[in-house]
Amino acid sequence: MTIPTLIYFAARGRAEVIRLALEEAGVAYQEEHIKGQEAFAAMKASGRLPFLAVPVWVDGDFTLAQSGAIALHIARGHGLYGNGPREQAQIDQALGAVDDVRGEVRKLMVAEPAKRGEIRAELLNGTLPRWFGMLEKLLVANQDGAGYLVGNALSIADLALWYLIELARDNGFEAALTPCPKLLALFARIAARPRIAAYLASSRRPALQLLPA
Ligand SMILES: N[C@@H](CCC(=O)N[C@@H](CS)C(=O)NCC(=O)O)C(=O)O
Repeated sequence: MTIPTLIYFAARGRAEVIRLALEEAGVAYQEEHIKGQEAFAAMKASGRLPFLAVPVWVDGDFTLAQSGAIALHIARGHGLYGNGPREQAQIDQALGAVDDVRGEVRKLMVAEPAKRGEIRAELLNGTLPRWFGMLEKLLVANQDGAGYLVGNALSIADLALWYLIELARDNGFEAALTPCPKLLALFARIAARPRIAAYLASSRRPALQLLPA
C-alpha cells in the first residue's frame, strides 16, 4: 500500500490545518514539497494539480484539491467532523468564520508596503478583537468553553481555530486575544495533545514565515 502524499511547499500556509488533522488522527502520510517557481511550473505542467494550485492530496488513484475539501475529507474519515448533521453544520459555520478572519489577515500579504501599517492597526484594534470576541462567545456557548467549539470532541474547526490563533500570536496580534481567556485555554489544550505536541516539536513542521511587517 502506498502512503498518501500531500503536495505543497515547505511552508505552513494552506496545508497546515490539513497537517494538524493528519497528525492528530495519526495518519501515515508523506509530503512532496515544491521547491521554487520552476518546479511549480513543472508540477502544473504535469497534470497532477486539478486546479493548477496546491495543496493537493494524492491517495493511490484518488486525487483531491482545495485545502478545505482535503481537510474535511481527512476530518470525516477520522472522527474530526462532529456527530450528526447539526454538529457538522456548526463545524462548517466555525470553519467559515475562521476563513473570514484569515481573509482579513491575508490583506496584509497583498497590500502595498505603505498601506501595511494602517491594515495592521485596523486588524489589531478592530477586526481581530471583534472576531476573536465572537469566537470566544461561540466557544463559551458550548460547555462554558471548557471543551471544544462544537459537541464533545475535538474537530477540524478547533484545529483551524488553533492555527488562526497561532498566526495572530506569532505576528504581533496577541493583544487581540487578551480578552479571550477561553480561546487561549483551548489553544493551550490543543497544543498539549500528545500527537499535536509531538508534531509541533518535530522537524516535520515547516518553519514559521512571518506576515509582512
Ligand atoms: N482555494 C484553494 C486555493 C489554493 C491556492 O491558491 N494555492 C496557492 C498556493 S498557497 C497556489 O497554488 N496558487 C497557484 C499559483 O501561485 O500559481 C485552496 O484553498 O486550496
